[in-house]
Amino acid sequence: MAKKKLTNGQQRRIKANHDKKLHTKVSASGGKVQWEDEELGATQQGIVISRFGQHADVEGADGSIYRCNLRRSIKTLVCGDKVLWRLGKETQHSICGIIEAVHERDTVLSRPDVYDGVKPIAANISQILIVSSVLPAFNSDIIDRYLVAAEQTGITPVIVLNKIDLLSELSQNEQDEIEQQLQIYREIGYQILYGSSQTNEGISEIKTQLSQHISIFVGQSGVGKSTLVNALMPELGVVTQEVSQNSGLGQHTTTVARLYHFEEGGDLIDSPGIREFGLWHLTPDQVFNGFKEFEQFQGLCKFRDCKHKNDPGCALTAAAEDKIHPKRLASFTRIIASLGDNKLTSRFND
Ligand SMILES: Nc1nc2c(ncn2[C@@H]2O[C@H](COP(=O)(O)OP(=O)(O)O)[C@@H](O)[C@H]2O)c(=O)[nH]1
Ligand SMILES: [Mg+2]
Ligand SMILES: [Zn+2]
Repeated sequence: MAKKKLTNGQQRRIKANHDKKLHTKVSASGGKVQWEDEELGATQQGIVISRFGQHADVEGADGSIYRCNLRRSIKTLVCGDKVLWRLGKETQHSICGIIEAVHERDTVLSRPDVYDGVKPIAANISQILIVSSVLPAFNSDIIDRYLVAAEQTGITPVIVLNKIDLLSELSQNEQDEIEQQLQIYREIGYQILYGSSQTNEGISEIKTQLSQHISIFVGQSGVGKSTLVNALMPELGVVTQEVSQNSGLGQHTTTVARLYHFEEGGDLIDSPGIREFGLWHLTPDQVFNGFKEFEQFQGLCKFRDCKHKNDPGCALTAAAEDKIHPKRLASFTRIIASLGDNKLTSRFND
């Protein structure tokens, strides 16, 4: 991926920091980590693997991971951020270096936060794999919700129909229905992939799709995300176990995002919070913008407060004869109707 140029502001800050003689930061143990400028190596590129509290694990150009402090000038830093950092000549209180500046983000995934409005949780994700499955039953309303959330971030969504080994257990009718629904998405312009961790069908296509990207996997519980990720990245199994064993320790262990490399190229950013991001709060406008084939009809309804249901002069209802699939319009109105219903978002608001 092409490296972005630093902004003038970032360059100025780095210069200013170079000119300072003493760098002071508080380490995890509470002890002071102090570096003279000459105790720090040259500035180098890195990527944030994980961010927690006042520290971040940064992967250097050599592929090793270094725990670093953050310059006070750094406002936010999340998993996936590309940074400039300097390695200390000695490790102090298990801190290896310091992050000087953050490159501009291509994309950012933010979640609603009671205190800050929105809170960034991961950066530079280039692809969202929305995983659906044959069992639990294929549910296009849920896919639409994830599509809305994805469209809002500007990150390209790809739809995966998982567990295709189970298709043979469905009636021909049920199989046709799934395929028709997938065809609707294809016609809107979404890419569709098929997979089975059971038979390995489609796995090499998924691997190809993942290389060259920083991806996230999202989708309702039980569709086979963990199994798929473990099939693609056997070493991750250990990590997810560690996280769940620690989950009694506090909320942050379950929400901290981490970046992993796929063996055959590409990266995954994962955390339970990210997997459910499609269920975070949405506004009616975001829902409208998230049905991307509706865009050409924006502002064309007769009434400004059109609910796009039985309203006279509704451009969407009129288009539902040809340019918009009636199933998508029905799904849209169901999502709009569900917005007041706090069930799906309550766990992120308490
Ligand atoms: N038949 C079949 N079952 C699968 C497949 N992938 C996962 N499963 C099963 O589906 C269940 C849920 O999988 P899991 O990966 O935990 O789903 P997650 O909640 O999305 O992470 C488990 O019992 C898996 O063994 C598949 O490709 N085919
Ligand atoms: Mg899982
Ligand atoms: Zn309307």
